[in-house]
Amino acid sequence: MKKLLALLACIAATSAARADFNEGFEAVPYMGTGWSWHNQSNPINPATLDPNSGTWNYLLQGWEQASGPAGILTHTGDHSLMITFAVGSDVSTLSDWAITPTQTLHNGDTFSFWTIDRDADPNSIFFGFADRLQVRLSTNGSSDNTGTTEFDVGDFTTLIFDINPTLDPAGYPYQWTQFTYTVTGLSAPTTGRFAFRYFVENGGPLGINSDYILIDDVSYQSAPQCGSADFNCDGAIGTDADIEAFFACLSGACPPPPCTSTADFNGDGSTGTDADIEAFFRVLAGGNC
Ligand SMILES: [Ca+2]
Ligand SMILES: [Ca+2]
Ligand SMILES: [Ca+2]
Ligand SMILES: [Ca+2]
Repeated sequence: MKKLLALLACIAATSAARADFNEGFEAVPYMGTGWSWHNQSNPINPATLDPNSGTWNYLLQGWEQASGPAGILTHTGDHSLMITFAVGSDVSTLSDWAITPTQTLHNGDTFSFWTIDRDADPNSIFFGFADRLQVRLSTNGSSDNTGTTEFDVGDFTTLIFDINPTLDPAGYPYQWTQFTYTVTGLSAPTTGRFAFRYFVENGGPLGINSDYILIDDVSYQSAPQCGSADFNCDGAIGTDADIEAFFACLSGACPPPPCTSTADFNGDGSTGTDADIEAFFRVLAGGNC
Protein backbone atom coordinates (compact mmCIF):
# COMPACT_ATOMS: atom_id res chain seq x y z
CA MET A 1 0.00 0.00 0.00
CA LYS A 2 2.79 2.39 0.85
CA LYS A 3 4.41 1.84 -2.54
CA LEU A 4 1.11 2.35 -4.28
CA LEU A 5 0.60 5.66 -2.47
CA ALA A 6 4.10 6.76 -3.45
CA LEU A 7 3.42 5.82 -7.05
CA LEU A 8 0.16 7.77 -7.02
CA ALA A 9 2.06 10.74 -5.57
CA CYS A 10 4.48 10.50 -8.50
CA ILE A 11 1.60 10.46 -10.98
CA ALA A 12 -0.05 13.43 -9.27
CA ALA A 13 3.21 15.39 -9.41
CA THR A 14 3.48 14.58 -13.14
CA SER A 15 -0.03 15.80 -13.85
CA ALA A 16 0.56 19.06 -12.00
CA ALA A 17 3.73 19.70 -13.98
CA ARG A 18 1.93 19.61 -17.34
CA ALA A 19 0.29 23.01 -17.45
CA ASP A 20 -1.59 22.73 -20.73
CA PHE A 21 -4.08 25.46 -21.55
CA ASN A 22 -7.42 25.10 -23.31
CA GLU A 23 -10.02 27.85 -23.77
CA GLY A 24 -13.35 27.25 -25.52
CA PHE A 25 -15.02 30.47 -24.23
CA GLU A 26 -17.88 28.44 -22.74
CA ALA A 27 -18.15 30.07 -19.26
CA VAL A 28 -21.27 32.27 -19.00
CA PRO A 29 -20.77 35.14 -18.60
CA TYR A 30 -17.28 34.99 -20.05
CA MET A 31 -15.11 37.33 -17.95
CA GLY A 32 -11.78 36.82 -19.69
CA THR A 33 -9.97 35.86 -16.49
CA GLY A 34 -6.22 35.64 -16.95
CA TRP A 35 -6.30 37.33 -20.36
CA SER A 36 -5.45 40.97 -21.15
CA TRP A 37 -7.47 43.08 -23.59
CA HIS A 38 -6.26 46.29 -25.24
CA ASN A 39 -8.21 48.29 -27.79
CA GLN A 40 -5.70 50.55 -29.56
CA SER A 41 -7.90 51.31 -32.57
CA ASN A 42 -7.81 54.84 -33.95
CA PRO A 43 -10.34 56.37 -33.82
CA ILE A 44 -11.63 54.13 -31.04
CA ASN A 45 -15.19 53.29 -30.07
CA PRO A 46 -15.33 55.21 -26.75
CA ALA A 47 -17.67 52.58 -25.27
CA THR A 48 -14.65 50.30 -24.86
CA LEU A 49 -13.18 52.88 -22.46
CA ASP A 50 -16.38 53.43 -20.42
CA PRO A 51 -16.86 51.15 -17.37
CA ASN A 52 -20.64 51.80 -17.56
CA SER A 53 -20.96 50.63 -21.17
CA GLY A 54 -21.43 46.91 -20.53
CA THR A 55 -19.29 43.93 -19.60
CA TRP A 56 -17.94 43.00 -23.01
CA ASN A 57 -17.32 46.54 -24.15
CA TYR A 58 -15.25 47.51 -21.16
CA LEU A 59 -13.79 44.36 -19.60
CA LEU A 60 -12.96 42.72 -22.91
CA GLN A 61 -12.20 45.99 -24.76
CA GLY A 62 -14.66 45.22 -27.54
CA TRP A 63 -14.04 41.47 -27.77
CA GLU A 64 -17.21 39.56 -26.88
CA GLN A 65 -18.55 36.10 -26.29
CA ALA A 66 -20.53 34.84 -29.29
CA SER A 67 -23.31 32.27 -28.96
CA GLY A 68 -24.65 29.93 -31.58
CA PRO A 69 -24.68 26.47 -33.08
CA ALA A 70 -21.43 24.50 -33.25
CA GLY A 71 -19.92 24.48 -36.73
CA ILE A 72 -21.39 27.88 -37.60
CA LEU A 73 -20.89 30.50 -34.89
CA THR A 74 -18.71 28.28 -32.70
CA HIS A 75 -16.15 25.62 -33.52
CA THR A 76 -17.25 23.45 -30.57
CA GLY A 77 -19.72 24.05 -27.77
CA ASP A 78 -22.18 26.93 -27.54
CA HIS A 79 -19.78 29.88 -27.48
CA SER A 80 -16.73 31.42 -29.13
CA LEU A 81 -14.83 34.70 -29.05
CA MET A 82 -15.93 37.41 -31.49
CA ILE A 83 -14.63 40.79 -32.59
CA THR A 84 -16.28 43.26 -34.93
CA PHE A 85 -15.82 46.53 -36.82
CA ALA A 86 -17.52 48.26 -33.85
CA VAL A 87 -14.28 48.46 -31.82
CA GLY A 88 -13.47 51.57 -33.89
CA SER A 89 -15.55 54.57 -34.92
CA ASP A 90 -15.95 56.24 -38.32
CA VAL A 91 -13.15 55.06 -40.67
CA SER A 92 -10.66 53.48 -38.28
CA THR A 93 -7.40 51.60 -38.18
CA LEU A 94 -8.53 48.74 -35.98
CA SER A 95 -5.93 47.26 -33.62
CA ASP A 96 -7.53 45.35 -30.79
CA TRP A 97 -5.59 42.81 -28.75
CA ALA A 98 -6.60 39.67 -26.86
CA ILE A 99 -3.57 38.39 -24.92
CA THR A 100 -3.55 34.88 -23.50
CA PRO A 101 -2.55 33.96 -19.96
CA THR A 102 1.19 33.49 -19.44
CA GLN A 103 2.60 30.17 -20.64
CA THR A 104 5.85 28.36 -19.92
CA LEU A 105 7.44 27.89 -23.32
CA HIS A 106 9.64 24.98 -24.43
CA ASN A 107 10.77 24.12 -27.92
CA GLY A 108 8.30 21.64 -29.38
CA ASP A 109 5.26 23.01 -27.52
CA THR A 110 2.30 23.88 -29.74
CA PHE A 111 -0.11 26.83 -29.74
CA SER A 112 -3.26 26.41 -31.79
CA PHE A 113 -6.69 27.95 -32.39
CA TRP A 114 -9.61 27.85 -34.81
CA THR A 115 -11.03 30.85 -36.64
CA ILE A 116 -13.59 31.82 -39.28
CA ASP A 117 -14.89 34.86 -41.19
CA ARG A 118 -18.32 33.67 -42.22
CA ASP A 119 -18.85 36.34 -44.86
CA ALA A 120 -15.56 35.71 -46.69
CA ASP A 121 -17.37 33.10 -48.78
CA PRO A 122 -17.94 34.73 -52.21
CA ASN A 123 -21.23 32.83 -52.38
CA SER A 124 -22.52 34.45 -49.17
CA ILE A 125 -25.08 37.23 -49.50
CA PHE A 126 -23.04 39.04 -46.81
CA PHE A 127 -19.80 38.82 -48.81
CA GLY A 128 -17.56 41.86 -49.05
CA PHE A 129 -15.82 43.12 -45.90
CA ALA A 130 -12.22 41.96 -45.50
CA ASP A 131 -10.86 40.99 -42.09
CA ARG A 132 -7.33 40.37 -40.86
CA LEU A 133 -5.87 38.72 -37.78
CA GLN A 134 -2.29 38.73 -36.58
CA VAL A 135 -1.06 36.29 -33.96
CA ARG A 136 2.00 37.41 -32.07
CA LEU A 137 4.30 36.09 -29.34
CA SER A 138 6.12 37.87 -26.52
CA THR A 139 8.84 36.03 -24.63
CA ASN A 140 8.99 38.75 -21.95
CA GLY A 141 7.39 36.79 -19.09
CA SER A 142 3.96 37.99 -17.99
CA SER A 143 4.27 41.33 -19.81
CA ASP A 144 1.16 42.39 -21.72
CA ASN A 145 2.84 45.47 -23.20
CA THR A 146 1.41 46.13 -26.67
CA GLY A 147 2.44 49.79 -26.83
CA THR A 148 -0.21 52.48 -27.15
CA THR A 149 -0.87 53.39 -30.79
CA GLU A 150 -2.71 51.43 -33.47
CA PHE A 151 0.62 50.46 -35.06
CA ASP A 152 2.54 49.52 -31.88
CA VAL A 153 3.23 45.91 -30.97
CA GLY A 154 5.16 46.44 -27.70
CA ASP A 155 6.80 43.22 -26.55
CA PHE A 156 4.86 41.15 -29.10
CA THR A 157 7.54 41.45 -31.75
CA THR A 158 7.37 37.87 -33.04
CA LEU A 159 4.73 37.56 -35.76
CA ILE A 160 3.66 33.93 -36.00
CA PHE A 161 0.54 34.25 -38.20
CA ASP A 162 -0.77 37.07 -40.41
CA ILE A 163 -4.11 35.92 -41.77
CA ASN A 164 -5.20 37.90 -44.84
CA PRO A 165 -2.59 40.71 -44.76
CA THR A 166 -3.66 41.95 -48.22
CA LEU A 167 -7.26 42.46 -47.05
CA ASP A 168 -8.75 40.30 -49.78
CA PRO A 169 -12.52 40.05 -49.10
CA ALA A 170 -12.24 36.29 -49.80
CA GLY A 171 -8.85 35.94 -48.10
CA TYR A 172 -9.88 34.89 -44.59
CA PRO A 173 -10.99 31.30 -43.99
CA TYR A 174 -14.74 30.95 -44.40
CA GLN A 175 -14.80 27.46 -42.96
CA TRP A 176 -13.62 26.87 -39.40
CA THR A 177 -9.85 26.45 -39.85
CA GLN A 178 -7.15 25.48 -37.36
CA PHE A 179 -3.80 27.24 -37.15
CA THR A 180 -0.96 25.58 -35.23
CA TYR A 181 2.41 27.05 -34.27
CA THR A 182 5.26 24.95 -32.88
CA VAL A 183 7.59 26.77 -30.48
CA THR A 184 11.14 26.78 -31.79
CA GLY A 185 14.41 28.67 -31.44
CA LEU A 186 14.47 29.04 -27.65
CA SER A 187 17.88 28.58 -26.05
CA ALA A 188 16.20 27.73 -22.73
CA PRO A 189 12.67 27.38 -21.37
CA THR A 190 11.09 30.78 -20.85
CA THR A 191 7.75 32.38 -20.12
CA GLY A 192 5.68 34.46 -22.47
CA ARG A 193 2.26 35.17 -23.88
CA PHE A 194 0.49 34.82 -27.22
CA ALA A 195 -1.75 37.57 -28.57
CA PHE A 196 -4.51 37.85 -31.14
CA ARG A 197 -4.44 41.24 -32.83
CA TYR A 198 -7.48 42.18 -34.91
CA PHE A 199 -5.66 44.55 -37.26
CA VAL A 200 -7.64 46.10 -40.11
CA GLU A 201 -6.80 49.34 -41.86
CA ASN A 202 -9.68 51.30 -43.45
CA GLY A 203 -11.99 49.45 -41.05
CA GLY A 204 -14.64 50.56 -38.58
CA PRO A 205 -18.33 51.38 -39.19
CA LEU A 206 -17.60 53.61 -42.21
CA GLY A 207 -14.51 51.81 -43.55
CA ILE A 208 -14.45 49.62 -46.65
CA ASN A 209 -12.94 46.75 -44.60
CA SER A 210 -13.85 44.77 -41.45
CA ASP A 211 -17.03 43.23 -40.18
CA TYR A 212 -16.41 40.34 -37.82
CA ILE A 213 -14.43 37.19 -37.12
CA LEU A 214 -14.72 34.37 -34.60
CA ILE A 215 -12.06 32.45 -32.65
CA ASP A 216 -12.54 29.24 -30.66
CA ASP A 217 -10.68 26.38 -28.98
CA VAL A 218 -7.43 28.17 -28.17
CA SER A 219 -4.91 25.65 -26.89
CA TYR A 220 -1.36 25.48 -25.61
CA GLN A 221 0.08 21.97 -25.34
CA SER A 222 3.41 21.27 -23.68
CA ALA A 223 5.72 18.88 -25.46
CA PRO A 224 6.97 16.06 -23.26
CA GLN A 225 9.92 17.27 -21.18
CA CYS A 226 12.53 14.93 -19.77
CA GLY A 227 13.51 14.92 -16.14
CA SER A 228 17.00 15.90 -15.06
CA ALA A 229 20.02 13.59 -15.03
CA ASP A 230 20.37 14.86 -11.46
CA PHE A 231 17.52 12.55 -10.62
CA ASN A 232 17.91 12.66 -6.83
CA CYS A 233 18.30 16.45 -6.85
CA ASP A 234 21.54 16.59 -4.85
CA GLY A 235 23.35 18.81 -7.34
CA ALA A 236 25.60 16.06 -8.75
CA ILE A 237 24.58 14.91 -12.21
CA GLY A 238 24.49 11.37 -13.51
CA THR A 239 26.01 9.62 -10.49
CA ASP A 240 25.35 6.11 -9.20
CA ALA A 241 23.05 7.71 -6.63
CA ASP A 242 20.94 9.15 -9.47
CA ILE A 243 20.63 5.74 -11.12
CA GLU A 244 19.68 4.14 -7.80
CA ALA A 245 17.11 6.86 -7.13
CA PHE A 246 15.63 6.42 -10.61
CA PHE A 247 15.11 2.70 -10.19
CA ALA A 248 13.77 3.20 -6.66
CA CYS A 249 11.27 5.67 -8.12
CA LEU A 250 10.25 3.17 -10.81
CA SER A 251 9.43 0.83 -7.89
CA GLY A 252 7.36 3.52 -6.20
CA ALA A 253 9.87 5.33 -3.93
CA CYS A 254 10.48 8.61 -5.71
CA PRO A 255 12.82 11.26 -4.24
CA PRO A 256 10.92 13.32 -1.64
CA PRO A 257 9.82 16.95 -2.20
CA PRO A 258 10.97 19.51 -3.08
CA CYS A 259 12.58 17.21 -5.64
CA THR A 260 10.19 16.92 -8.58
CA SER A 261 11.69 13.78 -10.18
CA THR A 262 9.03 11.28 -11.17
CA ALA A 263 8.95 7.86 -12.80
CA ASP A 264 7.42 9.57 -15.85
CA PHE A 265 10.92 10.59 -16.89
CA ASN A 266 10.03 11.54 -20.48
CA GLY A 267 6.97 13.53 -19.40
CA ASP A 268 4.49 11.84 -21.73
CA GLY A 269 1.97 11.08 -18.98
CA SER A 270 2.75 7.35 -18.80
CA THR A 271 4.71 6.33 -15.73
CA GLY A 272 7.61 3.88 -15.56
CA THR A 273 7.50 2.61 -19.13
CA ASP A 274 10.34 1.31 -21.28
CA ALA A 275 10.34 4.74 -22.95
CA ASP A 276 11.05 6.35 -19.57
CA ILE A 277 14.00 4.04 -18.95
CA GLU A 278 15.36 4.65 -22.45
CA ALA A 279 14.98 8.43 -22.04
CA PHE A 280 16.71 8.33 -18.64
CA PHE A 281 19.80 6.59 -20.01
CA ARG A 282 19.81 8.79 -23.10
CA VAL A 283 19.89 11.93 -20.92
CA LEU A 284 22.53 10.37 -18.62
CA ALA A 285 24.65 9.93 -21.73
CA GLY A 286 24.25 13.62 -22.59
CA GLY A 287 21.58 13.22 -25.25
CA ASN A 288 18.23 14.93 -25.72
CA CYS A 289 14.91 13.77 -24.35
CA1 LIG B 1 -16.39 27.07 -27.82
CA1 LIG C 1 -15.35 39.70 -43.25
CA1 LIG D 1 22.30 13.58 -8.37
CA1 LIG E 1 6.73 8.41 -19.46
